[in-house]
Amino acid sequence: ADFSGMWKMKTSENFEELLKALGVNVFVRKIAVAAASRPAIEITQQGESLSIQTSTSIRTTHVSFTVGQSFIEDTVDGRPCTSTPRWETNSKISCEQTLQKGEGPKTAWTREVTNDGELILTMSAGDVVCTRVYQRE
Ligand code: R12
Repeated sequence: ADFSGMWKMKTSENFEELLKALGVNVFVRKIAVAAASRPAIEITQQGESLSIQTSTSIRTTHVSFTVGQSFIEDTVDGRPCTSTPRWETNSKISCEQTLQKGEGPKTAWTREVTNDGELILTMSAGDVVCTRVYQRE
């Protein structure tokens, strides 16, 4: 599947609940939720290798990885973790995260390009799943 492009968010569900499950305090949470409501996502892809830049007014993250190879990133609340991305289908990447130190709920994300050309991101913490849908700009 082709994940590359500039993406803008169409819908988001449960983002604040996700941060709450991660123990983010209400003050930071409200600021993060507001900032994350207008993200700019830029993805470049070459074969199995993806580069994803996620920009908001308060934080920009950049990850590069090859599906099938573990890499280091930060959880959405900013804690370093080891991530292991794999193909769940040929259009969906599923990635489990393991915190480098400390304790917390089990986290993971998936990214999928649908037949109608949307990008669906899920982020989970324990039982809480946040779903965000993007369209190409
Ligand atoms: C915390 C600090 C910050 C944030 C949190 C805890 C903010 C996180 C943001 C995440 C955005 C994610 C997006 C994901 C996507 C935009 C703004 C939560 C700055 O302690 O759509 O792919 C310091």
